[in-house]
Amino acid sequence: MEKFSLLQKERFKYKPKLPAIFVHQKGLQAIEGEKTESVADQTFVRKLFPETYGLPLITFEKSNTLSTEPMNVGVILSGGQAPGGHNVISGLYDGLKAMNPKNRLYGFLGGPSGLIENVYKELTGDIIDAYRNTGGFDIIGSGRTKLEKVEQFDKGLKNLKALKIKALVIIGGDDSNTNAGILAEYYKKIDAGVQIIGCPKTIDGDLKNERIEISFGFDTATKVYSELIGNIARDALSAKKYWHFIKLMGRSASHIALECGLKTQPNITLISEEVEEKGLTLLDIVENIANIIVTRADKGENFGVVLIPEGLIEFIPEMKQLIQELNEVMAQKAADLEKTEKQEEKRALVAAALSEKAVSLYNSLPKNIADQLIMDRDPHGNVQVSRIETEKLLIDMVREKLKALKEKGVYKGKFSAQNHFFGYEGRCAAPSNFDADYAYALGYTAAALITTGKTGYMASVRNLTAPASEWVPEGVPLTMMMNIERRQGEDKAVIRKALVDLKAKPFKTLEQNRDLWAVTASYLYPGPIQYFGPESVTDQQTETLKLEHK
Ligand code: FBP
Repeated sequence: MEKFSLLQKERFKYKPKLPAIFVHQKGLQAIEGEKTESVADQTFVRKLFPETYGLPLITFEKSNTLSTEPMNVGVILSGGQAPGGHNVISGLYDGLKAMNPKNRLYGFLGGPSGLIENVYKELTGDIIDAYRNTGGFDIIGSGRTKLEKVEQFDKGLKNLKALKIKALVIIGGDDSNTNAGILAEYYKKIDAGVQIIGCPKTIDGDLKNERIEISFGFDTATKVYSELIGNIARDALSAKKYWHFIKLMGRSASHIALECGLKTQPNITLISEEVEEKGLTLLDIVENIANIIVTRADKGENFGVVLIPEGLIEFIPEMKQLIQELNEVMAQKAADLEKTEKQEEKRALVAAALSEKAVSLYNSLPKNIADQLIMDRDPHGNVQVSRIETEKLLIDMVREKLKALKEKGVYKGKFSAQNHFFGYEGRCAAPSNFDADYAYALGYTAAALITTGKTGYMASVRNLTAPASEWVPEGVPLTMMMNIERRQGEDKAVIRKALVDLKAKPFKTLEQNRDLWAVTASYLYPGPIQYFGPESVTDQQTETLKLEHK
């Protein structure tokens, strides 16, 4: 029986491209740049992080001194899968070995819980080789356990000490990197002798800022979804009988929907951040969709494609208010909710504690949506938006609206809808060349930060629209990205999530073109990710990155 697919075997041979600074280096030295401040709420964040607040930015220069005594390093994959995770680990491994062949790497299994429960394996060359340029996080597994309590930190430290681990790399999204920052602060405070380095992971593309151009995984995941959307659009154009409502992962931010919209040019791309800015109600959104359906029906085109970001519901002002109240109420009534088994009783329990305005909206929602809104929050207190069936809610409401328009004689078409949800399809895809290179370079950068003695930093690689040889590896203080947000009923210092910037080029480009795309079939068909062939195709970058850097 074969162990690896033909594509995997070929991809094992792929050598990720590296920034020039990392090629044939004998040693590296860290260059300290300007001191930093947090993005907002400086006084509050500084108070919480006296040891790691205000650290300088780090860049690297080649040095002739061979780096460091041999050291043991640990690595954790945290949160949702993202293409490129295995390459961060192989880049980390190769980077550590390049700096001292006696360096060793240990992976904690199943996410942050592996550190606390002391479940680990040493990652040797043979293991690493079997995962190079592959999708998935299965080399060590991932999990969503939140590292936040001093007891967890102390237990983790005991396990790290037993393995003589001097540095730990946490590969995760904004919340996991926030916790990496808290851990770095604590270990520095108690002089634990363990450095903590974060790595920006998430398909959602919301872990980006002035110093982090994009998280790894966004490129591949959006390419997979865009292939599927293109195929569906062509099916719609061929059969001419369905409106496809496609919900896309991405949590609160609409980066994935925007990127896929730019890549495939569907009839409608909803952007949550715009909905919030314009203060659109659910009925407004339904009306806008229905108007486009009517216009297309007048031309005899009873088909189309609508993209819906999974976080939409959180941005509709009246729903946002409701969700905020629900978050507080659910935190207060956690114990009672735990004991209550029947859904209708759970609904009644939370409804009784809501304000008058919120309760009337809550009770007006279809029961399945009302239930989905009170499902358990994730360990970081986020609503699990991937489990709210917004696409079905919109289809039902649009159908009702079209019925009313038909009765008035305004709509003469036929509405038949299909719903889809794309998320898990893209999270473990084999990384595109971009993600394979970028993730590998991030791993190498983490190794460079470790061997130059840094802690409390996120590995960053910038200048990403240039050829990889010109990419610039950096260390960005975790505290620099923090601000204060309300979580589970408390004010907390967290890494700020990047939402779609409505003034920036990616959104502006959608805005300039969408009226035309709404009424015509201007669909683009990006096709599957290509790993071999002309570089213009294999190494193409996201529209978002290209437009942001134009
Ligand atoms: P991360 O923030 O951990 O990278 O998660 C990405 C994501 O895929 C979101 O887009 C989605 O809402 C969520 O994970 C789904 O979570 P789960 O894997 O627990 O179902």
